[in-house]
Amino acid sequence: LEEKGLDKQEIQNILIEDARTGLSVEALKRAISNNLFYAQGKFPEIATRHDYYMAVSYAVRDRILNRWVGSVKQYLNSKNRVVSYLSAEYLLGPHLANNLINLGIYKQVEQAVKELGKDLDWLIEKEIEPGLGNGGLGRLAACYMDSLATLEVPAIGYGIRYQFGIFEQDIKDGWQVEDTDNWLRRGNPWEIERRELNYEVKFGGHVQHYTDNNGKFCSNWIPDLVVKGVAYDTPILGYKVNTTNTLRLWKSEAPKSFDFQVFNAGGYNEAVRQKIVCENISKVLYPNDEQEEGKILRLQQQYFFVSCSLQDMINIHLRQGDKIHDFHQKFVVQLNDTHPAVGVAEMMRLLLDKYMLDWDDAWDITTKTFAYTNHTLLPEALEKWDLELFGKVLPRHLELIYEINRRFIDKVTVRFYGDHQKIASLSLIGEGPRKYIKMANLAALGSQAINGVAALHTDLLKKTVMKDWFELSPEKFSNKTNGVTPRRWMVLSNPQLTELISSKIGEGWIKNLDELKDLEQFAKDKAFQKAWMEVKHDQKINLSKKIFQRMRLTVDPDSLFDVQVKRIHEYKRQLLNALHVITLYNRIKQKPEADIVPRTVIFAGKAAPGYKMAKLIIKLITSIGDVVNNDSDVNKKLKVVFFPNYNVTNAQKIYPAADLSEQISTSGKEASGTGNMKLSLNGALTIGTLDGANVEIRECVGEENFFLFGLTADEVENTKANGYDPYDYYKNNPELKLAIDQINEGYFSHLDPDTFKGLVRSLMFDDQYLILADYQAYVDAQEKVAETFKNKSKWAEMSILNVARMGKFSSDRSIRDYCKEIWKVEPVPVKLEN
Ligand code: B1H
Repeated sequence: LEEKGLDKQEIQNILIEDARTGLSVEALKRAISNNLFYAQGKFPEIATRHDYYMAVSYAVRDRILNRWVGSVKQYLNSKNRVVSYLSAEYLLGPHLANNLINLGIYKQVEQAVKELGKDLDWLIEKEIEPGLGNGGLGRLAACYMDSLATLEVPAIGYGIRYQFGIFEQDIKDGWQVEDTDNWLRRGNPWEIERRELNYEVKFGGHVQHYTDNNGKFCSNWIPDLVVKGVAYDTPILGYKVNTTNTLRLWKSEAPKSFDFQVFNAGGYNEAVRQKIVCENISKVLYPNDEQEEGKILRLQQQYFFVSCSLQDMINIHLRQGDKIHDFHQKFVVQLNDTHPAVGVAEMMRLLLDKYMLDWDDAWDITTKTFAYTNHTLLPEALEKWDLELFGKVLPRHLELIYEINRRFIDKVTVRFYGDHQKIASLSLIGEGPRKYIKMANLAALGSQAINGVAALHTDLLKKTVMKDWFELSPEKFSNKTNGVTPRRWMVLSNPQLTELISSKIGEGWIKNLDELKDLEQFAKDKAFQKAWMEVKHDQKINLSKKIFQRMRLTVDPDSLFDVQVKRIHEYKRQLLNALHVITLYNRIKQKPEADIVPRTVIFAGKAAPGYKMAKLIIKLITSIGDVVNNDSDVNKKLKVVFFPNYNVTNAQKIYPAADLSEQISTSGKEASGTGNMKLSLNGALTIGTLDGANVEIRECVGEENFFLFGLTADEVENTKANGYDPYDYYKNNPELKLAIDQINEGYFSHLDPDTFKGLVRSLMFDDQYLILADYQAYVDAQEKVAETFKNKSKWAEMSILNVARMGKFSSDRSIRDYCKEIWKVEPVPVKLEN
């Protein structure tokens, strides 16, 4: 460098800079050793695996930071519009490997770590994932954050920094047992605590009304609890771009001032109690997927993060010297389901009570700011809050909701004069023995746009739960079919398939998934088919090893890997799959010599801890497994696996190994599904109903490459309307009858007929989800699957075509559609200084 004419100071600057940003193997090696020493006071002789994981992570984080700061500067210094995504859940999955891929330095870091005598994969395995979500809804938020950054769209994700995420599932004696998810216990190198960024959030108390000197009507909310929200920021890096967006999660604490107040009034014990009350708010994620839990703490959580987030956005906006009246031009706020819908009332409160706007201006800004995504049609999942409870927690917001509703009802009464039913259905407040607040109505009224998450779902929304809203404001409605990020769900989780694909069509598909189309030309190419199936086989071997490690169970990588992985829920019909397994068992048992395609049926998924039936379904699956896997007449041809603790980490291992993707929900019940997309993208063929995004997947991959069965959504409704009786199906179908009788008589429960009594009763005398009605169609479709699987070349061709035609299901496509049609935002490329 001296030879190049640089002076000493310049050389030193370069070297220091290099230790933080350099991407060469040499620079990375030095950076890792540096972090080991200076950040942790460790040296190679005593450093543990975790120390190395932290050192590598810090070295990687350093390389993200200049991009992050560059992005923030760009957003602050200009008039760029920003997307604000409000979600109670983010199911991110492990960061390290993902950041390496998005930075484009996987290979270099692998080499650097190797030269330091360690194995990168061994360190990656060490990471405890942030499980701050339940399932599809939380994972969708994570995929969307990835796509926003990759598309260089200015965005900030807001949520809650739960100290305990989704519980860890263990299986004991076949039953699910829950353990707490203490994911922060070893520190989190991916977040930066911003103590200076904090806001106060009020709860409870009462509201005073008065008229000020100018004759303006004012409200003053006197709370009985004040909580402080502290920001924790995680960088979200785009794929091979500089853009690095922020995920800002709020942690609840006791404000200092309040501490003293209580201390003086109520003494030490009271002060400690208050501190715990405050910290409790962000303590734990509610583990319910699609089931409402009307608990005060849940409402407090929702309001807590929404209030912090809106205060933060207003703060950012005003700091740029802009007027509060232009807020909706700076930010568009997407509500991820109704969980943050109280934001509509909070925005009104801030504008009216804090910024003293008049009602019409405040309402205009509010409704231009928000947009609402609906994720479910299940009635039990539609959020309602008991009005009295709501008023106790948020007295000012209750007043505001009454006033919003009063003005709204005045208008709709003119429009729908005399139609009391319609007016009652549109009202934000439900009547009954107890009044309640309908959060979907608050979200719909307070938003400029309403969308569903798959074509069928949006269609049903307009016809059923939001029918009256559609009639009132059809222009607000649109569909935005979900998508998944190909970075995590292909490049990261399936490097072998990624390489094979790229060797044929280049790497463009990673950012432009439609390019997978170019694979079609190789679908019949024998050599390519062989390479394709070899990759799949390798992934199946990998998963088999994991299954052995975890469960001491041997499975055959040559068998058909039949995979159903998702939350356990009656509507998702794991029971239908279980009935098929029993049928296969009985067939093999009766005719051991028959030519039956060997299968490994793999289940995984968590049951909400309070959902008895879901837990019983797990017990049934593991019990069937115990019988099947230990029966030497059968277990060469059939194995049943329940893979414990389904999470992002495990999903990344399971998807690449799947031959068959089970998407078998009762039609009309699964809003979209996203596992269906990840599995198909990884080369699995789908057996499925016409539900959620399955409909669109089938349209794209071609009906000849999709194993369709079952009643349609319309037929489901008709069947029910005509007095469905599951018993008819039971008594008329010998194989079905045998399977149910076996469960009932204790064949799978050591002859104890009590274990599954509730389950059998629900199947035979209620069967809300039409499992019996769809049983035969399902079994027939499964026979077709097995038949097809025998023809390896045919299967390979179908698998290749599936992947080639999955381009639509990239979350990049979803985000582009949101940007164009709802958010009206444009990409802003980030330039780095020097
Ligand atoms: C989906 C939820 C959900 N829909 C309440 N609704 C929750 C509702 O904690 N809660 O109270 C948590 C989650 N989750 C899922 O969203 C749908 O079932 C899937 O079909 C869809 O793919 C996914 C993303 O849109």
